[in-house]
Amino acid sequence: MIINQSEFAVSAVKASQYPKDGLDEIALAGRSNVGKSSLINTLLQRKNLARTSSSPGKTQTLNFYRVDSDQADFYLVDVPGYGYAKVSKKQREEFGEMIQDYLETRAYLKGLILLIDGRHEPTADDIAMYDYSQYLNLPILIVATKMDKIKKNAFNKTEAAFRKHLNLNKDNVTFLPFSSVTKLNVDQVKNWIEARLDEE
Ligand SMILES: Nc1nc2c(ncn2[C@@H]2O[C@H](COP(=O)(O)OP(=O)(O)O)[C@@H](O)[C@H]2O)c(=O)[nH]1
Ligand SMILES: [Mg+2]
Repeated sequence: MIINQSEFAVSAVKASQYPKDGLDEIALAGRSNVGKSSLINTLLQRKNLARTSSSPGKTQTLNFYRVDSDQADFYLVDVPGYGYAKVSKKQREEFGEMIQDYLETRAYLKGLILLIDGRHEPTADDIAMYDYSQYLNLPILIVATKMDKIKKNAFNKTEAAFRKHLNLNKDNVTFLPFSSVTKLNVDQVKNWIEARLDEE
């Protein structure tokens, strides 16, 4: 898949604000700071389309990025990070509702990319999100991020740690190690997205 152009389209906190042009969507979820914005920028070959930040917890809306590729036009949807430390219980519940509303009811949603920090074992939040994702009836791509920060021979250890906590053998689940720094598996992520856009 070749990306021709991309742009920020809209931020949304409720369904009436989602795009109305009927394009397929691919959602990205993961803990704050896991590397979601970096993955979006890397995929789209943009320096700073999605804002990256070292202070977690800034994105509190669903952010839709419109992508024009040689395959089809579609949206990448940045879903707010879960596992916040600094928000109130009420805010957490509102986030949860917004995210669930979107993931459970959006007909244009064709796949979910779940980002997990590849340097560590999945956290309780990561595991909860994975378990939840299995109820969505969607193809799931699990991306282990920041793989440039671990030694080459630790790749297998990461996969083993992920396997211990997540069921990677399911038909709807794909696993890829990834790095926005070295561009490890960027093409494989694009291929996965392309396959989702081809599905009915
Ligand atoms: N070394 C390394 N750092 C990364 C990678 N991806 C993201 N980061 C850094 O991790 C921090 C959080 O990244 P960001 O993309 O903003 O995470 P988000 O909160 O999930 O959107 C930033 O300082 C990024 O530069 C990666 O693949 N390798
Ligand atoms: Mg971000």
